[in-house]
Amino acid sequence: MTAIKSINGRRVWDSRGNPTVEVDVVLENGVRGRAIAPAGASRGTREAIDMRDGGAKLRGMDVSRALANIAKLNATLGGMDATDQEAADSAILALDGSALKENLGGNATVATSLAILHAAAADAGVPLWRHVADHYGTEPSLPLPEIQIFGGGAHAGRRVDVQDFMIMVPGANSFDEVMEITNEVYFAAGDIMKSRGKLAGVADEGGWWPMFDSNEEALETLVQAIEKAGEKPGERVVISLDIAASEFGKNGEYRLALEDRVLDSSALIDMLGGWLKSYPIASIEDPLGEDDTEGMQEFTRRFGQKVQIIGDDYLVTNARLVKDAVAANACNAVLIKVNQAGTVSESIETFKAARKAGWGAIVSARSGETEDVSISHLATGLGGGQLKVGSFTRSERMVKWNECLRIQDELGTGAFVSGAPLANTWWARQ
Ligand code: 2PG
Ligand code: MG
Repeated sequence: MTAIKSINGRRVWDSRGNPTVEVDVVLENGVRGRAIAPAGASRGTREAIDMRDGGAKLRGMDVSRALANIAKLNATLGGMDATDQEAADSAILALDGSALKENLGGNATVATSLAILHAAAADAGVPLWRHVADHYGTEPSLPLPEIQIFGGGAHAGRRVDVQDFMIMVPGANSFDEVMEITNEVYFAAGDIMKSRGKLAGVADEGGWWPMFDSNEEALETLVQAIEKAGEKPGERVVISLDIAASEFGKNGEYRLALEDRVLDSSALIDMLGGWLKSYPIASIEDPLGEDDTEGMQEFTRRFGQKVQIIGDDYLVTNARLVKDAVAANACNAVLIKVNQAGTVSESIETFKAARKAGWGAIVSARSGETEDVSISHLATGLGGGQLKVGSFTRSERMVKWNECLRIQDELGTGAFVSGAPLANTWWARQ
């Protein structure tokens, strides 16, 4: 046992220039752990509350109330064993006492919970990924990345309806090779867009900010970029989409702003099904809204044998929602965002519930990020998984890819999962 001596918060700033919460945990033996809370823009209504001050100052985004709650966490957790993550997280839950971390703020709890995990790893004298594998009994491996090429939706002024147009490189032999191929595709896409006058700049997660006239134009351009990079679409490189449908649909009514069209659930499913036929898409996230269970079931019934179907806003890293969705046959994979749950232990419980059902699990960043690299370690330590970080520019994104490369030096290039997470999709069967 190594006791927690102090927990202190400070205000730092994220990749969108907004305030956020950083926490330092110091143990009795002087060992330290640190973590920073990320922040989403397209948030699920059932995820842990991101506590902001409101009011006029800093556009309502200040975090002084969340920071004040760190003092309460310090008083409660002081003296507890930092290596007992479960006990520490249970104490956080008991102190908060609400379903969505309404009293302490999910930003305060996630930074504290992760900082304790970092402190426990430092106390054991091992990197975080190793501590995660030791603590949770998992087999570490380097994850298969999902990397954004164009932003859209809430991350690019809603210039296109779909939020993330990404690639995956399941045919790569190493994590390093994924980075190389991504560089080629990313810049090929930029060149094509520039030459056609379709490039507005860079979106929130570092992907190109497009000026496309339709979602299909984005998909066409992505296919062309993969080809321009010297790859055959669908072979080593596949497409992955985050539709983030909750951002443009409620109660089974979806409004495509670009085309000024309203679709019901089944029309949206048909449209997406058409894309799955025409483009080499192996993974699709939140194809329907967070309140559209029937739509999600129908989508999974029709396409669950063909592609990975990820619940993000739909499942909000909640183990109970994952278990319900498994029983209802809605989705076949879950996005793991520690700040949606609010603690490490709840996120791991969700990860394990997904694994038990044979589901995929994708550890993910938020659109508002920082230099914190916890998720690179979580994805690697938990093993066999996937990692979604955003695009291939901007340091809050690159720091996470680069951290995986450092881990690769320790684990060896052979520890890359390669295409294994897509084993149940058309990609593996071709
Ligand atoms: C998502 C994330 C990352 P946000 O929807 O998957 O792309 O976005 O952090 O804004 O919820
Ligand atoms: Mg999402």
